[in-house]
Amino acid sequence: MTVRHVCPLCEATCGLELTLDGDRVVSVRGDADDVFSKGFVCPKGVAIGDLHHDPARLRAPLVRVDGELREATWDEAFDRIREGLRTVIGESGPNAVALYLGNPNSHNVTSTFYLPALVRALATRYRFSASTVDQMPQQVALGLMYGTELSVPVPDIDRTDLFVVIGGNPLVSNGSLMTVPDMPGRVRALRARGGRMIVVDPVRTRTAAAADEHLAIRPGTDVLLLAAMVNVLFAEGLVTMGAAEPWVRQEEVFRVGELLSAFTPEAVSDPTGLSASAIVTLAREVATAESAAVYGRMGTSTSALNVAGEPTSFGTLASWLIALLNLLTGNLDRPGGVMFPLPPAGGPTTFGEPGRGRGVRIPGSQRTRVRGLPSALGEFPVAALAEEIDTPDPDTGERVRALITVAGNPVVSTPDADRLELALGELDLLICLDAYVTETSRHADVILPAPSPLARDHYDVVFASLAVRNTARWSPAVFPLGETERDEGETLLRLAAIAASVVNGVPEPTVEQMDDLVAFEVARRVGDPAELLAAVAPRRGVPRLLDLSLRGGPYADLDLAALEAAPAGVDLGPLTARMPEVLRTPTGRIEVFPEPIVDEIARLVDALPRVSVPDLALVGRRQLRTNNSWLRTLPRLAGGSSRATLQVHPDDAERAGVGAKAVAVLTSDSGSVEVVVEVTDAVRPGVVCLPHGWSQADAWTADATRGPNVNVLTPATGMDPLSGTAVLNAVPVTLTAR
Ligand SMILES: Nc1nc2c(c(=O)[nH]1)N[C@H]1C(S)=C(S)[C@@H](COP(=O)(O)OP(=O)(O)OC[C@H]3O[C@@H](n4cnc5c(=O)[nH]c(N)nc54)[C@H](O)[C@@H]3O)O[C@H]1N2
Ligand SMILES: Nc1nc2c(c(=O)[nH]1)N[C@H]1C(S)=C(S)[C@@H](COP(=O)(O)OP(=O)(O)OC[C@H]3O[C@@H](n4cnc5c(=O)[nH]c(N)nc54)[C@H](O)[C@@H]3O)O[C@H]1N2
Ligand code: SF4
Ligand SMILES: [Mo]
Repeated sequence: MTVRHVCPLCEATCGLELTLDGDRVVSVRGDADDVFSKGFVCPKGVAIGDLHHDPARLRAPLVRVDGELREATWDEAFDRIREGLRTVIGESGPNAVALYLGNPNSHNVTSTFYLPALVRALATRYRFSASTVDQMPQQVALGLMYGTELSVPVPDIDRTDLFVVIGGNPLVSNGSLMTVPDMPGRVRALRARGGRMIVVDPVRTRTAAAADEHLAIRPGTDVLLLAAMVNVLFAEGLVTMGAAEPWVRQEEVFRVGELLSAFTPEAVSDPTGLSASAIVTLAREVATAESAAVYGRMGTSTSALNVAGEPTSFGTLASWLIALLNLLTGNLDRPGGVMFPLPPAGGPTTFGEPGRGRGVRIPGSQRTRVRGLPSALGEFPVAALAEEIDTPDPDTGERVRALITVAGNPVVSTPDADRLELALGELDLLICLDAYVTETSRHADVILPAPSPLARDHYDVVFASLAVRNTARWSPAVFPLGETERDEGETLLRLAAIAASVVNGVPEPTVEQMDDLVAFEVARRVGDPAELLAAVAPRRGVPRLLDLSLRGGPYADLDLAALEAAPAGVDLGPLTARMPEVLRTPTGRIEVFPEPIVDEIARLVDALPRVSVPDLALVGRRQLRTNNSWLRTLPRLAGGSSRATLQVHPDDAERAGVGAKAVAVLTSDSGSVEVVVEVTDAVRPGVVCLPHGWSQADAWTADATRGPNVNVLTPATGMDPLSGTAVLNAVPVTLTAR
C-alpha cells in the first residue's frame, strides 16, 4: 500500500510517497503527483521511515528517579511537573520559569496551533527560541518595514532573471525563509531560460559552485557590501521604485541615500575583500536586470563584523539593506522580483484590516535581568539564557529556576554551549518535550515524548507564508499513535492547563476545555466564531482548527474537505501582487527607513574605520544528511558525505602546521574543541568552516556520528542589538596542531 505525506523535516515541504507493509515503512520516494514538489526528495525525506522506526525515539515519558531517567506513566510525569511548577512558581513567581522553543515547532501544525496556549498560560517574560540563532534579524527588519513578523517577500524564483544569494546555501539547506521544493531543479530552470545566479559566500558551497558567479566575501562584511550597493544605486541614479512607489515617502528614500554616503565601493573594498568594480557591477546588475531577487540567509543574519577585534552583529541592518535593494530597484511585489505569498490558512499578513495594522515595535517592552537586553517580537536573546539561570540577583536571589524546552536542543544549537550545559545543572526543574534523549534533555527531570511525524496530521501553516508558490496540502497521520504515546497537542494543552492552574490558583481545566478555548480564539480571529464553529462541527483537534483557518482564510471555497478530496494537494498558482493590502504598518505605507535603523547606521559609520580582519574566522555549514542537531544518527543518514570536519585552506593549514585528517585544536574566546582537519581551497584563505549540530556527548550518538560542538566556540556577546540574534559566523579563532 502507498500513502502520501508531506515531509515536515525542512522548509522545502516535499510531498512523499510511502510504501507500507502493515505497520512498517518499506520505502519512501518523492511524490511525483505532488502539486508543489513534483517528485523531489532529499536523503532526509527518504529516511523518515528510519525516524519512525528508530528504537532510540522515545515512546513513553521519562522521569528522573534517584538521579536516573526512568520510564514512567503520563500521570506520573504530569504529577512531577505539577509539583515542580507549584514549588518554583509558588516561591519565585512565573518569571522564574523560562521557555525555549526549538526549530521543529515551525514544521509542526500541532505546535503552531497549541503552543500559544502554553506560552500564555505560563505568563513568563522569559521566552526564548531558536529564532535568535537564526532568522530574527530578517523578521525584525521586514516587520518594521511591512508590519508583521511574517511580512517576508520571497524570491519569485520561477520567474526571476537574476537570483542573488548572499550567505545562503539553498542547494544543501533546500531553502529557508523561502519554501522551495526542488531548489536544484529550479536553479537549472532559471539558467535554462537565460537567467543568472550570483552567490556571495566565503565558501565555495554547492550553491556557489552551481552559480554563474561567486564572490568570496570576507565573512561578516556583507553589511558593508550591501550598504555600498545601495550607495551605488543612488550615486548612479539607478533608484526606481516600481509598483511600490505610491506607498513610499520620497523624503525617507532621500535620507537613506544621504546617510549611506560614506559607504562607497572603495571604502568597503578592503574589509570585504571584493574589488570596488565588482561591487559596482553587482549593484548595476541588480538594478538593470529585467527582474531580480536579492536573498540573504544565515550568512547575513548570524554573522559578525569584527570591530576592533570584537565580533559584532549588524544582522538587522544587513537584512534591511537586502530588503532595500529589492525595493529601490523596483523588484518588490513584481513577478521575478520578491513577492508576498498568500497563505491559504491565513497568517499575520492576512489577519485584520487589509493594508494597515499595529506594526511591530522594536525594541520590545521587556528587558533581561542580568544584561538588560531588550526583547524583540516577544522574546529574549537565547544567548542570554545561561546567565539568567546561573547569575542570581545578589540581593533577592532572583533567577530562572525552571526551564521548559519544546522541540529544541539549546546545548548544541546556542552560543557558549558549555556554559549553558553547566547552567542546566543549576535548575530546580527541567522539562523537555522532545522525541529523543539529547544533549539537552538528558539533564531533564521529565522528558515528555513527542510522537513520530508519521503519527500526526500535517499541514504547513507557517511555511505557506514563505512559499514561492501558493499551494495547500493536507496529510493525515499515516500511523496511529503507539500504546504509550500521546498526541503532542494533548501534551501541550495538558501542560498549559497545569500552568494556568498553578499561575492563577484555579482548578485545572480539562484538555477538552482547553481545545474548545483554542478553537474559539482561532475562529474569532478570522470571522464570526459561532457561525464558523457550527460549520466545522463535529471536527475537533487540529482538523477543526485548520478547517476554521481555511474557511476564514483568503481563498473562497477552500476548506478541509476540499483538501481531503485532493491528496496530492491544491495548486493555487504563482505568487501574485499583494501591495498594498499586505501591509500592516500603522501608517498604511512601507516604512522605508524605520527609526531604529537610524541608530544602526550610525553604529556602522562609527565602526567602519575600526573594522578588523581576524587571522582566522570561523563560519558554519549545513550538510545534506543532518538536520541541525538531530537525524544524523539514523541508519540511512549516518556516515556518507556528512562529516564534521574543519575545512581549512591549504595556506592556513600550512601556517598552522596541520595536515589533512590531522586532529587539531580550534580555540576562540569562548572555548576550545578538537577538530579533524580537511584541507580544501573551497574556503577562502583566512576562513575555516565547521558544521553545527554535532557533539561529543554519548547521549544519543553512536561513535560515527560524534563531532565537535561548534557552539562551544561561539560567543554569547556581540548580538545584533535590535533582534538579539547571536553571532554564529565570522568568529575569530586560532588553529593549532595537537
Ligand atoms: N553555530 C551554529 N549554531 C546554530 C546554527 C548555525 O548555523 N550555526 N543554526 C541555528 C538554527 S538556523 C537553528 S533553527 C537552530 C536549531 O536549534 P534547536 O531548535 O534548538 O535544535 P534542533 O537541532 O533543531 O533540535 C530539535 C529538537 O527537537 C526534537 N524534535 C524533533 N521533532 C520534534 C517534534 O515534532 N516535537 C518535539 N517536541 N520535538 C521534536 C529533536 O529530537 C531535537 O532534539 O540551531 C541554530 N544553531
Ligand atoms: N540538510 C540540512 N538542511 C537544512 C538544515 C540542516 O541542518 N541540514 N537546517 C535548516 C535550517 S534550521 C535553516 S535556518 C536553513 C538555513 O539555510 P541556509 O542559510 O541556506 O544554510 P547555511 O548552510 O547555514 O548557509 C549559510 C551560508 O552562509 C555562508 N556564510 C557564513 N558566514 C557568512 C558571511 O559572513 N557572509 C556571507 N555572505 N556568507 C556567509 C556559509 O558559508 C553558508 O554557505 O537550512 C535548513 N535546511
Ligand atoms: S528537502 Fe526537506 S522537505 Fe524535502 S524531503 Fe528533504 S527534508 Fe524533506
Ligand atoms: Mo533554522
